[in-house]
Amino acid sequence: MPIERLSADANGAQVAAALVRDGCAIVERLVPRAVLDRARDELQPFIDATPFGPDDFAGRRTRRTGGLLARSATCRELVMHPLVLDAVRTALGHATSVQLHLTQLIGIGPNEPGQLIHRDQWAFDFFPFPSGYEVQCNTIWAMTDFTEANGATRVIPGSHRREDRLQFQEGDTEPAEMPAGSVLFYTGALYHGGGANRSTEVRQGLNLTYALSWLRQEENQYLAVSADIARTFPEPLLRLMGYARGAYALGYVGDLRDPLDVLLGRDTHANAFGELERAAERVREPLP
Ligand SMILES: O=C(O)CCC(=O)C(=O)O
Ligand SMILES: [Fe+2]
Repeated sequence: MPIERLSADANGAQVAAALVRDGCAIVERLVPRAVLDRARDELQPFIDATPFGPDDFAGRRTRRTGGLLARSATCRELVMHPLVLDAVRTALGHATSVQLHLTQLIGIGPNEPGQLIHRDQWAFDFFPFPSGYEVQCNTIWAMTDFTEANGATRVIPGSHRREDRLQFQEGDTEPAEMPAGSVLFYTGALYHGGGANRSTEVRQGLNLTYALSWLRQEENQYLAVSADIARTFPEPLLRLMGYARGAYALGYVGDLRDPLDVLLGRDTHANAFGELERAAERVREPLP
């Protein structure tokens, strides 16, 4: 089954519809490649200081550079890209709220073999989420062109509906080939993996992922970004990072205070009633 390809004028509902049907979709040339070049320039000192992965899954010829919100203004913009947020919120609209899950520049070096084909939601201790109940919506932005030869992400469209813990070979997968500036969307249940790099260049992708806000984040945003740096960020980004209550009460501070108020030193206390009413409405909604 081919990977659905949408153009940069697609809307979030179209991306989300492809994700429900296939578990993955590419939006081609969503931003000019110069935007990704700028992100690389901002991150270059951190990339140079990043060690190779410690095991086969992380990739012994692959560098994974994280903490991108603290390190790159361009990454802060990409995390908040309006089409991405619209697609993520629609695709995960069965939950009250979503949050950032991780930020990682993945540079797959020459001669890296293909990564184990996996589901990203296995990170949640292999909890068997019900089929159709997606807990993650992920993106990989092509920072370099993604080609079959240089290790484009391998995906199995439609595999988000298959049984859990399956094993696949490269021949079962399709390469998400795309020019720099494009973005691959895939859900937490989609089987995929980094491709083998049979070229002489490093394949660079920006993995920015989102998850339901009742799950633990894979990258700890509260420590990856110091509070002093976080205070300079716009409030919608801070909420997405986790400075907000997940669902009704998850993550409150002290006397039911909102984490954003605490971070910003605002002397306010939670007005829980609006959220309580929303929660009550959700209880009355039929199950999906
Ligand atoms: O780098 C890629 O193309 C995908 C990597 C991946 O799926 C992962 O590390 O979970
Ligand atoms: Fe993955």
